[in-house]
Amino acid sequence: MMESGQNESPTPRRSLKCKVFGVGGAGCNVLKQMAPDAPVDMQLVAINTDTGALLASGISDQFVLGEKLTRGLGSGGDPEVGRAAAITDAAKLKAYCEGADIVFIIAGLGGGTGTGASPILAKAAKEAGALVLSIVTQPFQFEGSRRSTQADEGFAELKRHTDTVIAIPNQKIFKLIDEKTNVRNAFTLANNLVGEGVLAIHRLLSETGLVNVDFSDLCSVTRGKHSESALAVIEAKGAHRVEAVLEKIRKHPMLSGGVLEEADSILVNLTAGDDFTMLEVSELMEKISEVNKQSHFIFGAGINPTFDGKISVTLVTSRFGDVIEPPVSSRVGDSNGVGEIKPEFQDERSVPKRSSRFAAPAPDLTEDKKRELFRKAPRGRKKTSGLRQGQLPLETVSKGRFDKSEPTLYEGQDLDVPTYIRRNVVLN
Ligand SMILES: Nc1nc2c(ncn2[C@@H]2O[C@H](COP(=O)(O)OP(=O)(O)OP(=O)(O)O)[C@@H](O)[C@H]2O)c(=O)[nH]1
Ligand SMILES: [Mg+2]
Repeated sequence: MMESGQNESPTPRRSLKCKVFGVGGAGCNVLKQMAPDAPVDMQLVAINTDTGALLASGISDQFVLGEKLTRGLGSGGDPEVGRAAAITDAAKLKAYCEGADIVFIIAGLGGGTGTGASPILAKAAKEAGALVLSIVTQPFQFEGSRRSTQADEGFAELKRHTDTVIAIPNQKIFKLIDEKTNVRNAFTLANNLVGEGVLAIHRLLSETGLVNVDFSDLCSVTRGKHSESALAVIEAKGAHRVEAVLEKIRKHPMLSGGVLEEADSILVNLTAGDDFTMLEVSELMEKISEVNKQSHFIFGAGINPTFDGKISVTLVTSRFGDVIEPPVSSRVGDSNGVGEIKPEFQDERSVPKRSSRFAAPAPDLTEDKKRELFRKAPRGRKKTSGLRQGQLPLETVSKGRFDKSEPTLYEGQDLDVPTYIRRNVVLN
């Protein structure tokens, strides 16, 4: 005779208040795709500056971000507009996040709304006391350098305000499928992966499993860590499904380049049907943990009858970032409700155009740096008459609205600083 409950759907352990925000076009597309599989206690909220895209998502809980600023027409691909739109609705965002244990933020980085609004939402969610997990896609290479730069800047900003950011490079999606697959199908696959990641984390925390993981376990490796994470969902079936899963983990494009080996924490959720044996669970746990002996592992394993015949493994690997708490003065819940909104966006009629060029300002030089620049030319340069070259009287040119923007960092160098300064070259 079967033990009671063996054939029933997994029972929820405790009601975890989980809110999932889809931000911008990609974020709302993911919500639309995952909605049929979302558990009833998971609240899905679609937000966008673009009314049309929002309506098309079909998500019942939705609102237009910064409607007075953008008139529901989108951000024009400008993250500053997305950010300003979110700031004008900061109080509403925070109210939506109240009472949530976990807030998931889903967006495609590179455009205006997802890139600009997500960090503001993350701040609001943190202030509301939630654990904030962001899952974002990064643009395809063919989308060009502007999108890629915007995505990088948005990623850095989001990381500052979120407990962990799970990055899914769209380009790597091609490695999971045939390169000839069209972009729409590649997006669908990426959306599936993001949606599956959210559902798997929720399953891990809420269903009664063979090996349970608590919300506090997840908090211990994510809260305040500002970590960068990778996500992989692996499935295998058949008689040799354990070996097949392990082989797929070894070759998985999202885990290539030392992602597993160098992770500070690794969350592993194993799900299978009623045929899942303890032997399979322990073999998988043992083999996966051998890959990285230093890492903090969180293992969960559960039975879900809809997975009969197959094993599904969800891996979230994280590397901790610097713990930078945002200054109190920049909190989105400030009494004026606009936090650090830039003056040009406070005029609702001006949806600004991106300036085509800007001159980098001369950097503020310390006394030591000035002395260094006045010293003789570096070795290898032609000898001059011995006269010292003074610093050219450079005029400080403002970057305008980019003045307070994050520096463009490449291999540890700030590309907004003129090359001659970065390389300590003396101008003759
Ligand atoms: N995975 C996935 N990525 C997408 C999808 N749509 C767009 N993207 C990616 O997400 C990036 C941002 O696109 P959107 O989400 O449409 O942009 P947005 O956030 O709405 O911003 P604006 O439209 O500029 O206001 C793109 O550069 C693509 O790389 C999608 O349906 N799925
Ligand atoms: Mg859009």
